Amino acid sequence: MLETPLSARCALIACAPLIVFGTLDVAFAQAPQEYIVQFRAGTSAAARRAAAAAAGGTARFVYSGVSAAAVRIPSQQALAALQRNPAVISIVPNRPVFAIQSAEAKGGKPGGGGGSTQVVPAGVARVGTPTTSSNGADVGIAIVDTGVDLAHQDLLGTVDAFNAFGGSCQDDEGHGTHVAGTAAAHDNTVDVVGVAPAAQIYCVKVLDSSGSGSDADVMAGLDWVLTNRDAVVPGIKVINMSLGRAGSVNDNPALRDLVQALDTAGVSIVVAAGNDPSADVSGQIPAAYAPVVAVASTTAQSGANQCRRLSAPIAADTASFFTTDGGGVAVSAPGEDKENVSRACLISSVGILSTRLGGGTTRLNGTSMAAPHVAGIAARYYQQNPGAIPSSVRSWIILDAARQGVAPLDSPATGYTIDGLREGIAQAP
Ligand SMILES: [Ca+2]
Ligand SMILES: [Ca+2]
Repeated sequence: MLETPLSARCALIACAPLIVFGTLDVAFAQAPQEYIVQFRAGTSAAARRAAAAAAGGTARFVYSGVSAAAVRIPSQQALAALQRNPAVISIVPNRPVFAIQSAEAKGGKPGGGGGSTQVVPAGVARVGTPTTSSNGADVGIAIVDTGVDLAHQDLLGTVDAFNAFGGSCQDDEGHGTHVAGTAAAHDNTVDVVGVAPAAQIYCVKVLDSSGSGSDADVMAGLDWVLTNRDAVVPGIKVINMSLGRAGSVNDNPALRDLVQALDTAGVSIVVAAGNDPSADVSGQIPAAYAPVVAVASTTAQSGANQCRRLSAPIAADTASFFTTDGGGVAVSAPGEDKENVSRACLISSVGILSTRLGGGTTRLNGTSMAAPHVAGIAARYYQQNPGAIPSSVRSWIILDAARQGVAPLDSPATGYTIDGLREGIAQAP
């Protein structure tokens, strides 16, 4: 694998542990199975719970924002009984969902102390270092992920909002903490600064200690945001989801409707496009949903080059070798600092520097790291345009991007693009 030439399809990709999306076995090999059950509009929560019980199932979540429930069903007979209920519109499997990241990490400074000098990460500098008048103040960002390290000195004040598995929202994996830091790490004297350091982070945990969850858990987190977005201060205007699964826009109508309801309610939803350069974003859920801002990954800086077959280093604003593209991608943003090329012509990624679970900082790469740059940008836009609605914010993000039609530049390993559109690099106001 180390002999993989630069011109090959995968270069380093084969070496990077990419997320493999799972599928649910619909057969009842193991009972009980969980399903997302969509009911007719107006079916009360009590009626949905009762319908599940009458069929022999158990409702784990009964949602407020959509007429649906996540129901554990013990047998094929119980499933059939629920399908016969005239109030039921659709029943789909509760599919597994995963954090999107390729765990290529280099450098950083792990440990409890952190640094005594604050670093502006290269990605934050590329999209626009915050200023005193453009920093996300009075805007809430919900980080829907593995949780957030509530004790991290650069994330203190994060609201412990919701955990789909019960208990505290404290991160137990690290992904959500890193994502939160890129969006909104404090502007102080330590560690890093996020794109919107004065924004209020709301921690919404829907992925467990292995970075895994399900549609039902994601829906529970989104339902919490929809219910509480205006009741909390500051209100939640932005959601970041650096997570997903393979699928299609019609494979879970209740999830799709919940995302649409959040958009209608005035909440912008930023989603990582995915870490498979051969995949089209139209096959990634929730990135494929029309209202969301799906974000692809680029390099923030030019890398080093020792490969004689490559005429120049891999420049800033080049498509990351791992990024997904497709017509649904709204914009690109840094998902890694840079890509270096060795004498053997192998690409190595230097990840985005952000906050680390347990304190200090670490580097991770992926579209998971690109998305929170855009979540921070959206927060800064809402700060300056409090009356904006998600569709106008999405349009502004697209129109404000730098180097439209030029960037992302082609990756020497995988090229770019699937849809022919080089959508540019997101820029903060
Ligand atoms: Ca800081
Ligand atoms: Ca594109």
